[in-house]
Amino acid sequence: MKTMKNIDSFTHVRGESLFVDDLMIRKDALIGLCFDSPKAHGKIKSVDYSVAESLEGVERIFTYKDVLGENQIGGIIPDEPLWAQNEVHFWGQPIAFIVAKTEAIAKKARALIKIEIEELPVITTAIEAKQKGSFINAPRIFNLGNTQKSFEECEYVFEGETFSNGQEHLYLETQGCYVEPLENGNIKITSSTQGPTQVQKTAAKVLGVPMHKIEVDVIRLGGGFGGKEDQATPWAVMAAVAVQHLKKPVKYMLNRHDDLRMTGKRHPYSSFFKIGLSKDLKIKAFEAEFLQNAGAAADLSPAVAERTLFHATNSYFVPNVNVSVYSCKTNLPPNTAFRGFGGPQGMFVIESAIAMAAEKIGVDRRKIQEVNLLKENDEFSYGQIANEVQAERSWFTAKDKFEFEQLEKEVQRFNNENQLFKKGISLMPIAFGISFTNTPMNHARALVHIYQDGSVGVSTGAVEMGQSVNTKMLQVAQDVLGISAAKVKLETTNTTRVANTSPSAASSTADLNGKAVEMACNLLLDRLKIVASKMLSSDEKNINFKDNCVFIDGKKSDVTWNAVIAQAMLERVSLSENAHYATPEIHFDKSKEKGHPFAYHVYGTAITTVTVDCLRGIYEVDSVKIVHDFGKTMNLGIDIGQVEGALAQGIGWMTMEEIAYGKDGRLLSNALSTYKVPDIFSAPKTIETIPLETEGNELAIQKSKAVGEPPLMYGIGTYFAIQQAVKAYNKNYKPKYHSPFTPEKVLMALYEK
Ligand code: LUZ
Ligand code: MOS
Repeated sequence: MKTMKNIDSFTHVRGESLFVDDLMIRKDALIGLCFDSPKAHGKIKSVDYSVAESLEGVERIFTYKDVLGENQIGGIIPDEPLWAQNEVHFWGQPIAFIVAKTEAIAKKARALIKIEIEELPVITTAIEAKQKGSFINAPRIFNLGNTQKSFEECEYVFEGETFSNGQEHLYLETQGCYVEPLENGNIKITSSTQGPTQVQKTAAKVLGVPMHKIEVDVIRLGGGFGGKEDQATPWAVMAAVAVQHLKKPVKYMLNRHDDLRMTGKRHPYSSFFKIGLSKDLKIKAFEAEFLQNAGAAADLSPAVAERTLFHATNSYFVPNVNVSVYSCKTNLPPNTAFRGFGGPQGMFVIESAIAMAAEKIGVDRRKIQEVNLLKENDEFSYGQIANEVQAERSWFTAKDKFEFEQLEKEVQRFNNENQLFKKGISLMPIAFGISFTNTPMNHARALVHIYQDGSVGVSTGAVEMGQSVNTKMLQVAQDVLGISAAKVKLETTNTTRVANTSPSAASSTADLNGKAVEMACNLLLDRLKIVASKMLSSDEKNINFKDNCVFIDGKKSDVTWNAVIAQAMLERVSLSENAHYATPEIHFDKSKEKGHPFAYHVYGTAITTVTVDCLRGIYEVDSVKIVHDFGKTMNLGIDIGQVEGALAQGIGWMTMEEIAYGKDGRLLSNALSTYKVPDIFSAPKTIETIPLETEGNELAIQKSKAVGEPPLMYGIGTYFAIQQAVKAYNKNYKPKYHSPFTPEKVLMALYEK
């Protein structure tokens, strides 16, 4: 299996890698700062900017009145103003944009703005929103078979409810941008965004100019995790409006407090389920109603909701399914994409349903999991037929390779011998669909230049955010062209070089953009083979490029890559190529809620062991042992890094990261002192990942399957391992399925009567 270091690792560790905030800015550059709503819901009676505006060093304060195009940034549904006009709908909603000489002056000015708001009732939970009929759009329903009929025939039927909380993205680099005026009213935006085209399109719409007047450039991101798929846009657009008026550059980097307060997060979900099983523990029917807390505007919520339905049965086959999702409109910042994109929320519910069924029937949870794993040709509720299924293989390989029986015995032995510490163990299988669920988004382009000295520049629509997509793109170019890594450079992501891109999201970036790089390089290669065949008087069919040289019939010739490029220049052969890739085979009919939306699925199984300190309620994750389906990985080191990072994030979501809003809609967990994320001490003591040897999939880049999101859901296993440990200590504990399972909640559970 191949591996190669992230091409940025050298500059990263030396602190030399460039991010937006490191850019040299023009001498006349100004600093922007957002003035946002200090109330979660209300009518704006008046805003007085006069004192703030007259402050020395304040250039100007922009509001909705300065929008020359449309004051609208909603992507899926046009329901979100850039700047509030008459009403505010969440605490932190942008109202105005201060532009000043320094950040200190801008902050001072912000404190001098006086606003009067007539408060309106605030909704913070999805349940309350549903009761009041407050929705973003119509609910969606997926149906397979007939659940009602099936429940009548079931031996066991259980109903329950779950809650999973939101999650802060906590990208190390906060949101930000630097915007410069060019000539003729053209504007260049450097943004920390996963979606350069989204920024370009929205800026053009708000400024009232054609898209070609806006160039968006992305160097790299200090993390995105979905938080910059849609929500990098407003800041860039605000600064662009200012630049349009002032004709001077404007930079805006959010500080952590502002970023936490003003941006949306993972969607909290309240869900209700009903599960029916036969005597032999087959899940015959499953129903769920998902209430998604969407926040005050649609943002990506409808797409996130959809993915919840796609993953409502995780890696299990259920013949009768009826699942529905409501995007509930509340007065929180619009919640948004977050690694997994509604999938984790869906999977948590069926895992909870299985846990409840196991508890009530009195069997191990894993017995139910095991007999219901997907098999080849099983049908998902949305009509896709499962193929190249690795659910059972990853499950049994994990049990076998990690000696599950032994691990389980050790847990029992430990629990028998210890009073104040208890261990728990769980298995967590995953199946995650790869492709944007919105079929039209599954495309990408690459622009490859071979320069006359033989060096190569690759531009794609992929945004590097630490996931090492640039390294994978480089590997593709290098492999196809047969040249050394040093000859290939990955350019920044720029809308002028690669247009109309989908955001770097859905774990699909390497697949989509990699396929485009592969196509462009193959087109170049075909041309170069003709040049080389003439140089060597050989048939082009016998020509190959490898190790910076031309090979004939597998034998190295003395003609180098550089010599072929020089000759191609003399012959006026084009050394540039632009290729477009669109995922074949996928389709989905929303009117029927049936189709084949995913190129393929990624499978895997995690075994998690935890130890709970039953005096204090704190716990440690002893180990997570994973068998993961990478396909034929093109870079094992990077892929394992993705597994470990996603796992830590999943564990954080399930156990310790607790977003809290007051009843008034104010974010209470507004700093890292009150919002706990996994650190090195709370990370699993060991993580072991074994690659499952699979054929890979033709639609995956070099048969190397997408890896960004799927492993996050292994973290769900930690929740149930802790639950088992708590049960071992307290026989009276009545499991609830409310995450995160914080030490505080664990303590209460340990002493529940
Ligand atoms: N973003 C998106 C995503 O726009 N559509 C998706 O299906 C998706 N899936 C996962 C993560 N981001
Ligand atoms: Mo995403 S949740 O931006 O892949």
